Amino acid sequence: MRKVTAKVLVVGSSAVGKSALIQLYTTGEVNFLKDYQLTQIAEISTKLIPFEQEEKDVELYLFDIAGSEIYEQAILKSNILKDANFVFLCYDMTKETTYEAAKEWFERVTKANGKKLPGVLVAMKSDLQAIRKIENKQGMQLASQLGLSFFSLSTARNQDIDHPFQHIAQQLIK
Ligand SMILES: Nc1nc2c(ncn2[C@@H]2O[C@H](COP(=O)(O)OP(=O)(O)OP(=O)(O)O)[C@@H](O)[C@H]2O)c(=O)[nH]1
Ligand SMILES: [Mg+2]
Repeated sequence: MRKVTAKVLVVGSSAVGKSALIQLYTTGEVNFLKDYQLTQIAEISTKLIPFEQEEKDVELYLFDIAGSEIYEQAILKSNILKDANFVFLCYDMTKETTYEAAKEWFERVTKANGKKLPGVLVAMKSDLQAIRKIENKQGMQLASQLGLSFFSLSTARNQDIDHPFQHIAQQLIK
């Protein structure tokens, strides 16, 4: 078995659900009952994805980057956004500001890496259809503008959460 690794930057506004998604994806469980806990600067989790036919393992290093503005300067001063292979850009489909902020996050990531990274644009909280503000069509438009692939998911309902990670892993076994 050969192992391929990649650094993936999971970015987007505070409270879009980045940490909850990573927790569910990497541990199979998520605690929605506890109070919302904002991430401080960054937390790193790993996920091993085996591709049996290709005889390869993909290991994703998921850098869960704090979305809160109070950490912005600390993040930019650190080297945490540098030397990344993929961007995992998130917005909350019920909050317009997070969709706008996704563009800013992409710019920050592009600047830190000196080039546009490949990756995914993810519309989070698809369970909240009743209060949706951003249509998937807008998400797809932004994704194509940024050169990313578009996905939509719900961590609360455990719906489609593997898809964007699987898409990134697929790029690594080509
Ligand atoms: N309805 C709904 N709520 C969600 C979903 N995913 C996360 N949440 C809630 O959104 C809030 C924020 O989730 P986090 O995962 O902590 O957000 P974050 O993006 O990591 O925020 P920062 O760490 O501050 O950048 C929490 O109260 C979660 O329970 C979802 O799929 N649906
Ligand atoms: Mg977080």
